[in-house]
Amino acid sequence: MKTQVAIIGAGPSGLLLGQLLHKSGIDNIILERQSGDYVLGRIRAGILEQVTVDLLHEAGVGAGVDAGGTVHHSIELVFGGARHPIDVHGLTGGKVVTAYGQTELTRDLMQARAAQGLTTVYEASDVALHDFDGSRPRVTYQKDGQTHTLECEFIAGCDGFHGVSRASVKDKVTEYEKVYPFGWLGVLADVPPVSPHAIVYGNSERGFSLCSMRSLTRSRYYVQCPLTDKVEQWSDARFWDELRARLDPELAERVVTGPSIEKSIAPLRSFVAEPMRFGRLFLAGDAAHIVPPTGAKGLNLAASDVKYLSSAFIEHFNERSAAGIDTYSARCLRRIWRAERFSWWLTTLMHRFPDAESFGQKVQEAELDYLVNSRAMSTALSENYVGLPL
Ligand code: RFL
Ligand code: PHB
Repeated sequence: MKTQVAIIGAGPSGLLLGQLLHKSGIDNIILERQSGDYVLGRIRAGILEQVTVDLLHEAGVGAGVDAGGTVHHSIELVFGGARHPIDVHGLTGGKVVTAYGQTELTRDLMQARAAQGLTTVYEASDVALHDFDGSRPRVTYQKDGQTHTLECEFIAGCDGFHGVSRASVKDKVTEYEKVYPFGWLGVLADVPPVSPHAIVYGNSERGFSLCSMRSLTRSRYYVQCPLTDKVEQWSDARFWDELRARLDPELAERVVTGPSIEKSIAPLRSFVAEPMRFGRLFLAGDAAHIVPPTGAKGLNLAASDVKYLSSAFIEHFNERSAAGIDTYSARCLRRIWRAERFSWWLTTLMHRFPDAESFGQKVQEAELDYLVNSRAMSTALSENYVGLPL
């Protein structure tokens, strides 16, 4: 098989890249390790920046988010037993974020790809990248007991944090990493949200909590938990009790409980691999960087990488210019590091650190107090939350 761009991974990065390239007449094939159903079964991100929504429209897959997304004008911080709204819309001159689940977004992209008859090879195992340092890269993989070879001009490594693409350049990357001493226990349930108007981030003596909505009938909740906890230790009843105990009394009263559809524990990590280009191999999305989910930036950063990468390939194939390719890594990394800073800051502000000494705890409380009472601080939070410009 032959294609112009071989894309590794059919997560949001790979699917969105494939769609944008196809729209510009650039041929691509996606190789995915898992089945389509498995990819759709992963419950992950929920919050999209406006630039991400715009990009979905550019890719011709904006109808789903228009119909099913919920626009949020504000967020709420809960600490010291009280709620503090942050008017993100007002403080940013009219910008908003949109709640739309990664599962739904992935399904929209998968359906668009299938409708256009584009090739995605699911359950491709032992994917290996070759000769991307030269002018004729190849990708080999196993499918149905046979070895296949895909010849291409470029390889896009969109295969997430545990993928093969970054592993293929292990000796050439510099990695920057911070691992946090806690995880997030997440529950998805078919219950109405505590508030249809806000995403609620809580910091209580018992730890962090987050109330997010997926629709008027489906909600996503998280509580900070020790990394040693196992999902089996968390019955639904224990989860709802813990969530309520971390909210202010009025919100706690409003939590509607129900059986969990999904329950999982995710570790929190900050990670960046530099650079993001190696000859004819390009890393994009979680393959190159991870943010802790507190700032809701992971999927949005994946989308902005893909925007830069699709533009670079379009310039190469359609305009015979290497400018986009040569500047890809630097353009991405500037935006990535600013989102890394924001995600680290919000994580540090909103969680209880098991090793925090009393001085550090008091400073955290003072910073929260300053944040909600200072227009400058609230504006800085809001600007980052809605997303910095591309
Ligand atoms: P993905 O989604 O991990 O997809 C990579 C794909 O590559 C496949 N793959 C391979 N394929 C072939 N060969 C191999 N050797 C392969 N190895 C892996 C995988 O099977 C997979 O299908 O990466 P991508 O596309 O870069 O997308 C990134 C996003 O998924 C991620 O950044 C977000 O989910 C992060 N995130 C959030 N981001 C936001 O913007 N807003 C949020 O509100 C938000 N909340 C979250 C999150 C991530 C979370 N977890 C669990 C990681 C909440 C959570 C809990
Ligand atoms: C979610 O809805 O899953 C979500 C919302 C906000 C975050 C992280 C996750 O910061």
